[in-house]
Amino acid sequence: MEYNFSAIEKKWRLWWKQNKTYKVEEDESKEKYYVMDMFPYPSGSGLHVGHPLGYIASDIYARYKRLRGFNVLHPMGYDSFGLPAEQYAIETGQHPQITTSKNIKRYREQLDKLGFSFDWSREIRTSDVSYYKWTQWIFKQLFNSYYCNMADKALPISELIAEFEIRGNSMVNSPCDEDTLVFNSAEWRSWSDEKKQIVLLKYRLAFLSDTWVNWCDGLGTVLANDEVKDGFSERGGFPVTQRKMKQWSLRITAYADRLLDGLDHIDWSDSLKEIQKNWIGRSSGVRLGFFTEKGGNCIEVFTTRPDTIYGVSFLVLAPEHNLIEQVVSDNFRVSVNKYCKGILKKSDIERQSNTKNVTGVFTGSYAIHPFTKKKIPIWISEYVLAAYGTGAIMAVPCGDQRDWDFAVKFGLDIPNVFENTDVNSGANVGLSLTIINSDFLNNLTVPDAISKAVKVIEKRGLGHSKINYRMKDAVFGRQRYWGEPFPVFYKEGVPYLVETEQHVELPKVDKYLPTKEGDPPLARASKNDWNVFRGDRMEYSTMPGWAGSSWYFLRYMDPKNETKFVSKSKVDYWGQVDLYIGGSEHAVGHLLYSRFWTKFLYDRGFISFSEPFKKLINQGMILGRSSFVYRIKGSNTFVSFDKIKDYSVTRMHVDINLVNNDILDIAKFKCWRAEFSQAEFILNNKNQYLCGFEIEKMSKSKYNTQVPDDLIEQYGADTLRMYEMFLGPLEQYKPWDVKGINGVSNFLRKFWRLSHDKNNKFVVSEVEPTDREYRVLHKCIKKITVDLERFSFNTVVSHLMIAVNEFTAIGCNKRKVISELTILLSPYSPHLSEEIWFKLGMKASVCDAIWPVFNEKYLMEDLVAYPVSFNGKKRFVLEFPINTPSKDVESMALSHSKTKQYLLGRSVKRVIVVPNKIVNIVC
Ligand code: ANZ
Repeated sequence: MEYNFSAIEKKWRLWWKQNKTYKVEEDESKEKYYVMDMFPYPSGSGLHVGHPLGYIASDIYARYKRLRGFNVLHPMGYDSFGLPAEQYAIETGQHPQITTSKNIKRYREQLDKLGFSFDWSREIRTSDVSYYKWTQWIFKQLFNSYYCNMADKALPISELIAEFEIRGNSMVNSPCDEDTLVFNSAEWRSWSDEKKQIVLLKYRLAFLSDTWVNWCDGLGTVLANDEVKDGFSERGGFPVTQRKMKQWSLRITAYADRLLDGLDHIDWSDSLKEIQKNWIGRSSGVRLGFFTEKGGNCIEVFTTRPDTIYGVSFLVLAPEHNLIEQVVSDNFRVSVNKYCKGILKKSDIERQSNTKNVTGVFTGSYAIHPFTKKKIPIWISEYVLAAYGTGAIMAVPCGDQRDWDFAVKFGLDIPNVFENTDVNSGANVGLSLTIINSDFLNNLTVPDAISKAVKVIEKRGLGHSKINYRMKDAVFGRQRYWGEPFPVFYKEGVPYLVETEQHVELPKVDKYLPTKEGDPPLARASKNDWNVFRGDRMEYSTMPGWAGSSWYFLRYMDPKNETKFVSKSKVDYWGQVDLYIGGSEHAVGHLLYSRFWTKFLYDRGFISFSEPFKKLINQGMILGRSSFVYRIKGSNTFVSFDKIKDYSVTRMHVDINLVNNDILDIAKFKCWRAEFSQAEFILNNKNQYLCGFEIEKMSKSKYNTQVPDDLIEQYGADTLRMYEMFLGPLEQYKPWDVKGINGVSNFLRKFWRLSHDKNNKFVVSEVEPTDREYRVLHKCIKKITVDLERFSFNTVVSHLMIAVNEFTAIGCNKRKVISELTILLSPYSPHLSEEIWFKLGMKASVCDAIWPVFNEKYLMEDLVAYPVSFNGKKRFVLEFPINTPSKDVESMALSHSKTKQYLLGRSVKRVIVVPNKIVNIVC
C-alpha cells in the first residue's frame, strides 16, 4: 500500500509515548495556553463518532498553538462518579469501581487511537481518593466560610465568630437562612457549642437546612433543579416531586450578582450567557406585609409591581406555605388539606404549565389591605410556587394574567388601576400605561409609580425593597453511594468537619441500596468500614456529580500534589482555561457551578482569577442517520419502504450496520434478533428491501451510532480527524454521513503522492520554489492561519485541499513546499505529518516545528500587461490583475490620463478588450 496509515499511525503513537512528546511543564520563558475539553463520563458503551468531535477540534487548536510557540496545557481525565455505574452495581452487586475502571480502559484505548496530544501524565479521575480528598477539602473551605455583603466576598467563618463575640449579629450584612434571629454578643457567649454551631450553619456557604427539594423516588435521591427536566429526572426519566428534607446546600445565591456580572468579561456565546442569566433570574421588587384579620404573623408577599397595590383584590399562598395552618379557618380545613395534598404530588413545572385548568381553594380567612384597609380573601393555589419569592403573592387581576384567570374562575373582584385597560378582556399591562384609582400614585406612569410606591411602602414600614433570584441555593447532597463522601460527622445531630488533614474514603457496603429505615447506602457501613469515624455517626449522603467537575481544571495543573489542591506557582502560571470546548447540555449545571467555585476560591485567596473559562465553544451535536423497517401491524412481515402506503405498518429502528445504501441485508436482519428469524418480507420491484431513514440524535437506543474504531481501521485516524472537521462548522448540529470520508482519504493519499514517486519512494526536490508555487503556498498559510484564529475548523480542510490539488497539477515536490505544507497539515493529521516530517530529515517532532508565516509579497495577484492601442497603434502598457473583468479593464483604460493624451480630442467609438491580452481603442 502506498500510504500505509495503519503502520504509520501505530509507529508514531508509540514514538510519541516513548518520547513523551505531549508532556508539558511550566516554562516561564514561554507564554502559556490552556486548552481543555469537557471530560467524559466513562459509560459502558464507549465512544461513538459524535463524542470526539470536540476533542478533535481542541486537539487541533492545542497543536496549532504549540506550533505558534505557546506552552500548551492540554489534559484529559474522567468524570467517573455517576449514576449508571451505581445502577449497574445495584443490579449485579459489582462494585462501581470495577465497572468504572473497565469503562475507562476502553475509553482510553479509543482516545489513544485518535492521536490526541493529551498530556496523560496529568490524568485525573474524580472518583480516585487522591482527587476527591481535595474536593472534600474545598467543601471544608466552603463550610468554613460565609459571605460578607459589605466586602462582597467570602470570608473565613472565624471573622464572623469574632464579630458575634463583640456585637452579636445585628450589624452583620450577610446572606443567611430566612429564619435567622437577631442576637447580641452576651447571648452568643452564653450559648453551648452545639447551639453556636446551629447558628453558624445559617451563615456557612456549605450548610445543612430544611429545604424543599426535588425528590426522585425512582432514583432514591434528591436532584438539583438542573437535573430535572419537565418534572422528570434527566437521568432515567423518573417522576420528581417536592419534599422537605434536611439537606446539604451551597449558598450559590450569595454569588448571584457576581455570576451575572462576570458574564460580561468572558468570551462565551450570547445564547449561552442568556441561558445563565435566565437561570439566575434576577428581579427587583418589594417584600410587603399583609396583616390577617385573625392576627398572628403577617403574610409577606414578593411583588415586582408595587404600583399595582390598589388593584389587589385577594392574596394567594403556595400550597406548601407555612402559615396555612394558622390562616385557615376551621370550616375550610378539610378542603384545604385535600387540595394541598393533591398539589404536593406535582412538580413545579407541571404546576406552572397548568394554565388551562385554574385550580385553587379558599382558606375562609381575610387579610387587611395595607392602604385601603379593606378585607381581602386569602386563597391557596398551585400557580404560586413555594420556592420563589416568599411563596405568597398579592393578586392583581387587572395586571397579571394568572391572577385575572383566577379571579374570573372564582368570581373575585377585578379592580382596575390602569387607564385604558379593559378588565373584561384580561390583563393588559404596558410600560406606557398610567396608574389611576390609586390615591398617591394617580396619574403617574408605571416606572414612576413603582419608585414612588417603593418609597411610600418603606416609609410607612410596610415592607422593603428586595432583589429576588430565580436561582436557588444548590442542593449538594445525594442519597447515593457512588459519589464523594462528605468529610462530616454528627454529634447529637450537629454536623462537624473531620480534622483539617483528614479525608473520608468511601466505605465498603454490602448492597448499594438504601437501608430498611430509608437511609442512604452509606448507612450500611459499620464503624470499622470507615477510614475515619468520629462522633455518633458519619454523614450518609454523598456529593452530587457536579462536585468533582467544578474544579477539575485546577487539578490538571498539579495533579500529583499531595499537600495542596494545586500549588500557587502552578495555578499562577497556567491561570484560566483559555479555550474550553464541550456540549451545550452543561449550560447551567456544570458551567454555573464551576464559575461559583472559582469565584469562591478566588475570594479566599487560593487562586488569582475569578472566572474559570475565558473562551467557551459548544460543539454541535453529531446527528445519526437512522434506518427503519416497517412491520405490518400484528404480523412478522416487513414491507419495503416504497410499498408501505398499501399497508398499515409500524415503523421500527433497525441497526444501521444491517443496511447498506438503504438496502436491508435480510440475512443479517434475521440473525439480529431471535424474533426476526422467521420474518417475512414484501420486497420492491427491484427485489430488494428498501429501508426508510431519518436524521436524528446519534444514540445507542436508535441503533444509528457509528463507532470510531471501525472507521479508524478502515481509513486511519488522520482521515477520521480531518473528516469530522470537514463535516461543517464546529458549533453546528450536523448529520453523520460516511459518504464523504473517501474524499478526505483520497486527499491524504494525494498529499502523500506529492513527495512519493510511483514506486512509493520518498523524493523531494531541492530546487527553490517558483513564484507561482510560493503564491499557492502563502495563500494557503494565510487562509489557514486566519481561519484557525477564528476557530473555523472546517474551512481549513478545504484550503489544504485546494493547495494540494494545485501542487499536484504543477507537479511540485519541492522540499520547501512539502515541509511547510506538512506543518500546516499536522494539527489535523498528526501521524501522517510526523512520518513525512521525519522523511524530510527532521530530528524532532513536527509538533515542535515553527508555524509558517505568510509573506504578503506572494499574496499579490498575478498581473497581466495589456498593451493599449489607439486605432491599432500601440501607445502604452497598463497592468491589471489576471482575469480582471473586461468591463473593468475598459473603464480603467478609458479613465487613464494617458488615454486622454492619445485621444487628441477625438471621441471614443468602440473599445475592444481581449481578456488578459490587449486593449484597442477605436476613435
Ligand atoms: C403583583 C403584580 C402585578 C405582579 C402585576 C405582576 C404583575 P418575576 O419578575 O419573575 O420576579 N410572584 C411572586 N412570587 C411568586 C410565586 N412564588 N409564585 C408565582 N408568582 C409569584 O415575577 C414577580 C411577580 O411574580 C410578582 O409581582 C408576583 O406577581 C409574582 F401587574 O405582584 B406580581
